[in-house]
Amino acid sequence: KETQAEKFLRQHMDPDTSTVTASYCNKMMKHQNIMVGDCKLVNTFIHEPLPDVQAVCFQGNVPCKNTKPNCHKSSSKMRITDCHLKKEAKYPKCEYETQQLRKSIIVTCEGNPYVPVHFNGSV
Ligand code: UM3
Repeated sequence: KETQAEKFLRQHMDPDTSTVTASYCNKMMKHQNIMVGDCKLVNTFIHEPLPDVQAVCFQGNVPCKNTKPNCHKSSSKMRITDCHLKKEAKYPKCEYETQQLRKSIIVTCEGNPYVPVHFNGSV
């Protein structure tokens, strides 16, 4: 069974891509099996080395959106791509807007080892 940490890797890590094309999100959201029975509204991919993303769990502690205490904000900006579902999109035709950004990421971390398990947002 896939762990929460493995799910984070599948849904949010893409270290080897540096420039994305307009069709990036449409391809990635399918290839990474991110939609199961519904179109996910928003999903962010991170284009930085895994150790740099795992290190965020030991950077600034911030409140999570869901009020849990275990969220962390990256001390430096990271290369990310936000995928936003287009308004007219209806499952299984999940069409996405692709947006490349450089922002600090906020992740929820859990477990031992203490690793990212959810993407909480970017600022
Ligand atoms: N989400 C992103 N990027 C954002 C905001 C939200 O990927 O900027 C995702 C993370 C959550 C989901 O999925 O939306 C609900 O908040 P996850 O828990 O599987 O990471």
